[in-house]
Amino acid sequence: MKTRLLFLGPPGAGKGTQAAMLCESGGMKHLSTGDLLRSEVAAGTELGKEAEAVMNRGELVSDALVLAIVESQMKNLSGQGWLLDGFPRTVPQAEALEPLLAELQQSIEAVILLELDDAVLIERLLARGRADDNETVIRNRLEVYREKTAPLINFYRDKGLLTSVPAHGSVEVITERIRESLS
Ligand code: B4P
Repeated sequence: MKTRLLFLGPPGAGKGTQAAMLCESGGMKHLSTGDLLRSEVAAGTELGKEAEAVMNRGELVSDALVLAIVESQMKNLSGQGWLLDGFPRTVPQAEALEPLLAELQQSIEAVILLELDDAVLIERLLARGRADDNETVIRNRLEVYREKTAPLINFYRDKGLLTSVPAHGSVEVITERIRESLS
């Protein structure tokens, strides 16, 4: 199975859920920028203070801040596979990832795009109920996704790396779809 992966998709598509399942069985390092940012917020660091208000509005944290986090995490990997969950989220982030991977002499083996209708996304996020999961903020996050993140679909399609996976159905069914696309 491919073990250097990137997950793309709108908020609530299940990137974090599926990444955890795959990394547990495949031994990859799960690198979720959302989780890493939330740990900084919980620890009350300067970086967390800067990120918190931005996340609660449903906006994206600055590329520079996210890149600094990802760089330090990736440079500390010990040769194992990895799954980037929720990063990159903008074209500049994707462009900045390339020299970092070149420096580490690694490359992305597959990009999985989890696709789901807005109505189901909103339903799932409202049920999750995190600080950034109220309807106004969710709608903003969907707009931000369309404007800033969706251009990455063509960015990775043009590189021949993209596979679309329908993200409706049970967690187990979706995991199986992803596994099949990675074999
Ligand atoms: P993230 O933490 O990445 O979260 P997400 O996109 O909202 O959710 P995800 O797709 O992972 O869905 P999940 O599995 O949780 O981002 C949060 C914020 O962090 C961003 O808005 C931004 O501010 C900031 N951020 C993160 N990365 C950044 C970056 N690179 N640059 C700048 N800012 C960044 O699933 C959602 C819910 O659905 C859960 O409750 C789950 O249990 C449920 N669910 C999952 N699969 C299901 C299924 N099959 N059926 C029913 N429910 C399901």
